[in-house]
Amino acid sequence: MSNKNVKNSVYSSPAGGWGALKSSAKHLMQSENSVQSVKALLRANQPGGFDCPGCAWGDSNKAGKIDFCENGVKAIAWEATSKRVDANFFKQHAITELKTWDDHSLEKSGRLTEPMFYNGENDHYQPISWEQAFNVIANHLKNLSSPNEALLYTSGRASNEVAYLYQLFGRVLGTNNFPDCSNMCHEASGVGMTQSIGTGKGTVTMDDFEHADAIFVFGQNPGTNHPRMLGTLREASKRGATIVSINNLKERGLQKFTDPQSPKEMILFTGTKISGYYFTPRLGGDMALLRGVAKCLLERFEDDKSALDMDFINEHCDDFEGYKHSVELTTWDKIIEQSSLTRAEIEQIAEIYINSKNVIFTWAMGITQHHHSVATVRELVNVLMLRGNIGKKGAGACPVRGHSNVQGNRTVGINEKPSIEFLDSLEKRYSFTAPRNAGFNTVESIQAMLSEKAKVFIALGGNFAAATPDTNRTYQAIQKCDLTVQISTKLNRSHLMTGKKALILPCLGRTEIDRQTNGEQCITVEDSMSMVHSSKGQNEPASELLRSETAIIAGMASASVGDKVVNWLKLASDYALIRDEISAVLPDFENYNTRIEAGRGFYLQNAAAERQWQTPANKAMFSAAELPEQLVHEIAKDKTKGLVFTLQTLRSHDQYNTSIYGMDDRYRGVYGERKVIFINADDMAKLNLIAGDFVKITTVSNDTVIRSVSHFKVIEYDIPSGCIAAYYPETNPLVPLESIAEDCGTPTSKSIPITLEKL
Ligand SMILES: Nc1nc2c(c(=O)[nH]1)N[C@H]1C(S)=C(S)[C@@H](COP(=O)(O)OP(=O)(O)OC[C@H]3O[C@@H](n4cnc5c(=O)[nH]c(N)nc54)[C@H](O)[C@@H]3O)O[C@H]1N2
Ligand SMILES: Nc1nc2c(c(=O)[nH]1)N[C@H]1C(S)=C(S)[C@@H](COP(=O)(O)OP(=O)(O)OC[C@H]3O[C@@H](n4cnc5c(=O)[nH]c(N)nc54)[C@H](O)[C@@H]3O)O[C@H]1N2
Ligand SMILES: [Mo]
Repeated sequence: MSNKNVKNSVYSSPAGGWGALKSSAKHLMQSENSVQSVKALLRANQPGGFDCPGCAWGDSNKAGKIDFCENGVKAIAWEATSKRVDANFFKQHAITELKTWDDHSLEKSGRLTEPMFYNGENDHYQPISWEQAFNVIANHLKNLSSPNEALLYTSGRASNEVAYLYQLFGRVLGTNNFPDCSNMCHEASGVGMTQSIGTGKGTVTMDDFEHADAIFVFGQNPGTNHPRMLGTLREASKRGATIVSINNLKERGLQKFTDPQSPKEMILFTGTKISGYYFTPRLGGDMALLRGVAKCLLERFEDDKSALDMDFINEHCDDFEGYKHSVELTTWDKIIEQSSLTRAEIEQIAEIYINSKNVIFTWAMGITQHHHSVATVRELVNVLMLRGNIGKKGAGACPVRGHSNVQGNRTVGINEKPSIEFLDSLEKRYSFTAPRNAGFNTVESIQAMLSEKAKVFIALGGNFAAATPDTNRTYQAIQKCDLTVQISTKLNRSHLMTGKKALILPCLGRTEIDRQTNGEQCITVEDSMSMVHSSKGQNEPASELLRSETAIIAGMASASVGDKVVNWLKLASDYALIRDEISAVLPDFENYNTRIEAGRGFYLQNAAAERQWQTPANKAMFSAAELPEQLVHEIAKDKTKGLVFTLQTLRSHDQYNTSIYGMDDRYRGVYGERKVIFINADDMAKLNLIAGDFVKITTVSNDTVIRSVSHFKVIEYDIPSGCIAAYYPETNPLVPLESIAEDCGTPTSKSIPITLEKL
């Protein structure tokens, strides 16, 4: 077999820079609609323009700064393509044929242009009118024996307006079944932070990054996934702040970065060093690392009372003694074993932490997709609290969200476990009885489909079939449904893994002009720093038959539950009316319509940032959880299972979740392929592997299901021994459905026990 591209020639230039510019230009040209794309780009993240659908990083508040990045360019070019997936496309390509295409080829086919129906009888999607499509949905929903047989999935790109309407539709129908992408994403951050400090959202604003003395980046790859954050880190680094990266892999973007918008750096071929310090713990080892830091702080405190902020702890916190006891009980042996860092390295991290007055911790999927994610998030907050780093300028907790409006979706009610106050508030506004029982999250939804407790699946965006774990079982689950409905912009796996009948409802994208009976509409979104701002598309829609997501949900709701409780179509004629509804139900959104008129939007108050703790004890709660009994690598010591590794599944530079833009991963030196595994040289030697060999990967589990993927090419990489990395979604068949984080149900996509077999 070919040995092409195996010598992983690590990218030696700084991240960003000319490489990013070259890649952006390539993607713009390939969009085959470069004029539309460029026009759109100049309006990205600008007042009066649209919010970049790329990520949820906050917008720059510096006037006149162009605010987009290489991956924003890709997202925009991907949406602005001139290719079309129309009725003729579906006539030419049968569903069984399309199933054999890879994810890249499916989405690359272009924009969906008209509603399509698969009637379960022949192998092709056929055109259907919007009204007929809504009637198909209404008939299925009316025939359910309980509204809880319906599942309403949301992907986090949906606007506040459509998300609000969608949750209202579900609740008027009578269910809280709102699985969403955040169940697979930052759920642990929301759950852990709410338990600790009474709010599930980050406590920092963009301004805090300008005042932090140190920023610790845990389990996150901003060079690829939040490139605009690198600009913020670069500024901080230049100003003298210490940046510490804690990542299982040596990520290029976290080492050095050239801002494509800094002419001087571009011309001189220089870059700013981003991380002053870089530590590579074992997968899932962050809680142990943080526990070690806490141990150092407590020990130092014996001689140096400034090591802890006792004023903050005494005034604001609860159960410091319990936590202290738990830290004392944790042995250095266990800490070193689980983190795989040396004691000297952990002491160094503690030293940097103690010597920095104001500190921000940011984190993403490297923290949230493990068994003990909630406990780890709480440990991050514990360590922040020890030095009063919450609720002061330049300091705080910053879970960096993924999808551009995933945070806003939750704020306006996309939640399978809504608060009592929210439901009370809905009941007060509308004359109906809201369902009170908890609904299904993403994993529970798949289980409900498998056991035929759920029969109709509707997805507001996303790619459920590809993004979820245990691919084979998920496919089986979806196929058991009577009806699956996908509201989408582009063709993906979820359109092909259908229920007995299926609908594709094509919608406008974020970059497109949204015209309703009351004129052109804007939508609103909330970023990771709780800034709510408006977004207005600039491009002509990809097809005349497209409808906005809001209009689609309104049409579906009106046909299914009627207009007695809510006048859906009227709300969809003018989104300002929806914002008035949100204002009436959620007090934080008072004067919503007026406040979004301010250029960069408005800030949703965050009680914890004001040191008000909305926990039952009205205190910030230390968590005294013990370290997990065993991590995957410790299970691996059971020799009967052979050589067991821990696999993390992550993103390449050329993808947006399941949307595969291209086959390269420039910063990791991979070109033209995605079926690869990154593995340490010692581990390769143990398995007799050389770079370029192909392997089969099999999950180690206690059930009888066999989970394997094959023909993955070996790439030698700087990664701790025992840890392996490979791309998602190709590796989703390996993640067992039952393998979820404690207390929050997130699939453990970053700690899968696997074995490797040389082919
Ligand atoms: N271009 C682009 N942008 C995106 C996305 C995209 O796919 N493409 N996706 C969006 C979404 S929905 C999300 S949630 C975010 C995701 O943003 P990230 O969280 O950055 O995404 P991943 O690629 O999953 O990267 C996880 C990072 O954590 C590290 N890591 C894994 N496990 C551990 C661990 O146990 N400990 C430590 N310390 N590090 C670990 C990995 O090496 C990797 O660098 O990005 C958003 N933005
Ligand atoms: N193994 C593994 N699995 C994971 C992860 C992992 O790290 N490892 N990450 C998880 C995470 S963090 C997340 S957030 C989920 C992502 O899960 P999802 O949000 O469900 O998936 P996406 O890939 O973001 O969805 C892409 C599709 O969205 C549609 N789309 C794009 N723009 C729009 C729009 O404006 N409107 C509408 N209606 N549709 C649009 C397009 O049809 C496109 O095909 O995956 C999770 N799954
Ligand atoms: Mo995400």
